[in-house]
Amino acid sequence: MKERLEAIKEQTLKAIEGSKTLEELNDIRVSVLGKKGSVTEVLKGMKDLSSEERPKVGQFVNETRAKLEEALSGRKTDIERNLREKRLAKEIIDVTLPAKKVKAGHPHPNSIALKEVERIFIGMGYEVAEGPEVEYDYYNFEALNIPANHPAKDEQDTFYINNDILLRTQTSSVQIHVMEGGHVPIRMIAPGRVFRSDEVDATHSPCFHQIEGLVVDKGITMSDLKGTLTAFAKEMFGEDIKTKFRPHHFPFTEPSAEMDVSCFKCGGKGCRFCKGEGWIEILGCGMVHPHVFEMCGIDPDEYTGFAFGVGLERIALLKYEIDDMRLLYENDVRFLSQF
Ligand code: 2NL
Repeated sequence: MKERLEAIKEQTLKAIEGSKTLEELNDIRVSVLGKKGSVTEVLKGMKDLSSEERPKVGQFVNETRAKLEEALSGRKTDIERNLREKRLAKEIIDVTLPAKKVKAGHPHPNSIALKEVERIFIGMGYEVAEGPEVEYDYYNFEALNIPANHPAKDEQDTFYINNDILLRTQTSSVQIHVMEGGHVPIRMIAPGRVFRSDEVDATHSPCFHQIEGLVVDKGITMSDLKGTLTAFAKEMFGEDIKTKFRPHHFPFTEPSAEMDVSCFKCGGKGCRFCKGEGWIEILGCGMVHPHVFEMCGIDPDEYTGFAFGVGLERIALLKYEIDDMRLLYENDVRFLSQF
């Protein structure tokens, strides 16, 4: 019996040493120490031994078993360490390798121009306000003194949702809401999307962006308008430019004007950029019409104010010398990444 156990031990130790995987090792354990394993089989023969022999053989069996257990667990540790080392070797990271280039997004020229306009007016104490793109006819036209028969109200020019709801054609409606709120004085700009039923071409789009401004206080004059808008133009287009105000007509302002800046490419001499004029039209403006004040519940004898409206795309096209508005809407990364 002892020899039999000795033989099993030698053979098993060899097998353990030669095992390569945890599965293999487990198979060896089962085949030797398991319920039907070879050592267990030998143990079953113990009942035939004499009472003197039994404890000696029992002790030997226990020693053999302990040796095998030790060898199994030792080998298990070795295999596991091997596996771990192999895995770690595979996982090694070379921190000196160059990183993959991340394709970052890019602000749209409209966004860059809007940020700049906002920065300038916030610097002069203005607030930025937003309002709904779907508006009542009243806020888009009537409260702005635009009469029912005005051509701007034609279905050819305005997107109507129904008889009295439409897509706003200017952000003035935001300012009407603010004036109705009754918190004078007011210094605000209202940037946002506006809609007009226009065909797309190099200078038109059915959806574009406008920034309107409004100042309401006691004693506001045309000089405040000219000084403020000139300061804005100089910050936006350069300290050296001049501004010029030409009389114009808007239903919501009286008097009304358009502001030109001297061409910042040629300094006013006339070039391709300003089409030989030396001047570039930037915005429309004027003193708020007393009738508009009245409709908003502001007393025009007590308060005066000025307002202006500027196309964001127009500013972006001029500032970045882009000659076709459609480029601003195509979102071609090759174009956008140039700004
Ligand atoms: C343009 C230029 C303009 C205004 C917008 C305005 C707003 C209120 C009252 C009075 Cl609440 N005016 N906005 C004033 C002058 C010009 O936009 O070319 N518009 C068609």
